[in-house]
Amino acid sequence: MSGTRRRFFHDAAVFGAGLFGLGEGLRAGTLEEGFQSPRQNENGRHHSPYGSKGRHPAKENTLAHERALPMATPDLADLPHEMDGGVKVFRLVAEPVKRKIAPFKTIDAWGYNGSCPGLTIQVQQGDRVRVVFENRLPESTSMHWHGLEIPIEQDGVPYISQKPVAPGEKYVYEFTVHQEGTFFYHAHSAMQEMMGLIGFFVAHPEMDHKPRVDHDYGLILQEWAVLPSNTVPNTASMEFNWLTFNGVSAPMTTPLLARLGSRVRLRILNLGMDHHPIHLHGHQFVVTGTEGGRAPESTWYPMNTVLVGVAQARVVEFEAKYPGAWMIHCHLPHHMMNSMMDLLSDRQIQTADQTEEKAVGQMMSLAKSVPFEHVHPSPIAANAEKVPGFPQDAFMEMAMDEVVERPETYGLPKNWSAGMMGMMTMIRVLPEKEYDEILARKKAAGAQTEHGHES
Ligand SMILES: [Cu+2]
Repeated sequence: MSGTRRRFFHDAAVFGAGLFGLGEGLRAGTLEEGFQSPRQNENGRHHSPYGSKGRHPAKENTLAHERALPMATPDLADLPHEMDGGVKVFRLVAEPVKRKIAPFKTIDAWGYNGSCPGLTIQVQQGDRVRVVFENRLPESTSMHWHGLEIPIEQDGVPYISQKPVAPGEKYVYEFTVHQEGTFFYHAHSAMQEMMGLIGFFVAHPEMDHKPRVDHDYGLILQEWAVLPSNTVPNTASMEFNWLTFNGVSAPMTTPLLARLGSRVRLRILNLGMDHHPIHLHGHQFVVTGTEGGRAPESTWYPMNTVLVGVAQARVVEFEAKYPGAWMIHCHLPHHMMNSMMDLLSDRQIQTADQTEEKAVGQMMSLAKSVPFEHVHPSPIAANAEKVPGFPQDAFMEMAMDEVVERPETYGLPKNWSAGMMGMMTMIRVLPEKEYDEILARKKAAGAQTEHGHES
């Protein structure tokens, strides 16, 4: 690396807050006008997967005591349904979607009902389900129900089990769900999947599994190739620079919450190009299920990293024994960060007439393109620029606590967001008082808390 570029890094590290804070007037949010985020959707459009029986079937009759909790998908809402006689009717619309994946990055993905990934479908084992599907994409598509044992006419493979659903057309799927488990729905075309056309389809068991869990969370893993200054994912690329859980990159991922001493289920679903080893800090878990349903207890053994391969789901459970903010993240080193490296260091965009001035200019414009104040809190050595290999992490750690603030981040240590990048989230295991404090803040903020026992 040249001296000029090295000096840029050194100066920016020392004066990071000031230098990278130039865009303060452009505050986050301006990119998002007119777009209703899934978090907003959650406030108004959520229906209980138990339909008209209400949010708390456990309080309604004794049989329902054995029923499972609904799953919560942070940063993603549920797809509502209506009842038509004994049939649960869902309306699913495939369409282009703007998705804010980071405070300074919004992409033009494809999704369902204004959301990417698609809104979560939750049903009960034994349900009769009808999905009225509408295609508002510019090309034909179809819906595949991944892992479900249903008649071939419902399998959603173009030309094999049905005619493709043309743009502007509707298609009605209907089947009975005799299984329980963590399934997906997705377009049955590789390129459409990589534009984001996937979602959860969870079937809760007729009788809840034992031991019962107190919290049930779902995460969808995705990777994106979106070059700087671009918004459209390159679905042909094999190099990914943005990594997301439920459509957002850390630190924008909403932390999961668990009461100290509670039992937590985490369902992890992967439908991208890469396999992801998902690691939990500070606790051991057991794999209690796959994309094929519940695994017998005799197969459970302790681990803290589970490889979630493409087209797989892994369901893990653990006792939240130790208080703290514990990371949950993909452990592939390049998935623990996002795209900043595209422009920084010697991996920046090269052109035939590249000069040092242009190189520094590119870095400066990248810094300015982050439209809010953030800081690079980690100290560097006085002689850093003389050490081969510098910088490695100095420019990855950008703190932006205020920009990603929400009730679930209340009480985290200052600059916590500098430690969160790429495919990461955290589970905050909280003693009673702190847990209740955050719930109260969620309620005050108008956030729904119906996914837990606590509401
Ligand atoms: Cu990964």
